[in-house]
Amino acid sequence: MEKPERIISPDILRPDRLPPGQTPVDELPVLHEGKTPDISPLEWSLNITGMVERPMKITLKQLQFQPTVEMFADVHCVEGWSKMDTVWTGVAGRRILEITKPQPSAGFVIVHAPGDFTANLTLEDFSREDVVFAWQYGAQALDPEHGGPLRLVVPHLYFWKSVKWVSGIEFCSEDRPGFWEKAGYHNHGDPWLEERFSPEKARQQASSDKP
Ligand SMILES: Nc1nc2c(c(=O)[nH]1)N[C@H]1C(S)=C(S)[C@@H](COP(=O)(O)O)O[C@H]1N2
Ligand SMILES: [Mo]
Repeated sequence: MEKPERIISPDILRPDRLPPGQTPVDELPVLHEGKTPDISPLEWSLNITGMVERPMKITLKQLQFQPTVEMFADVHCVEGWSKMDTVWTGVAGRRILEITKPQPSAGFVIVHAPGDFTANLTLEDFSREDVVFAWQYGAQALDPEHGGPLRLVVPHLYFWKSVKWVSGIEFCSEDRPGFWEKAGYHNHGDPWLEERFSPEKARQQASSDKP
């Protein structure tokens, strides 16, 4: 196997790597809605649809024959924990763009997982150099609990955008809030700006905090 290209998440190079309101944890917690799905890696495939020149259904094996990257990043959950120094191995989001070629009108990406779970990203956020579809965490194959056989990792946004068990990538001309975004989280989710909740949810919380 060729040596993977190494990518360092740009946020790693900040003088202060911890975003406001976050506390580092030693182990990566397990956090998701519902039960961990039972997925056979051999039967698993990624369906790339919507506004792309080359829609495709790609198996894990086909994906693993793409140029591989090893990406080093800190990840930040909206609930306040951060896991520093994580290493993920997989295929770059940019590689997916190269092989599928989104149409000029595709400004948004909806990432799908089993159980009708989705998360939304702008194409710009999806295009960052450190966005990776990972099948390996540290030195090990990705545990089902952490999203194996394949998960998205978007280090520059809160970790809820990092969809586990990715089954589809849909390119769209319009934005469509996903599961956590509809549940009151921020549509964008930049941890450095503390974009934790939607403006409406943040207002509700502020008024319920009053004595
Ligand atoms: N499919 C799916 N992916 C998901 C979620 C989910 O509920 N379903 N939760 C997100 C949230 S809120 C977090 S913090 C991270 C947690 O990833 P981990 O369990 O590997 O730490 O997964 C994200 N990806
Ligand atoms: Mo989260």
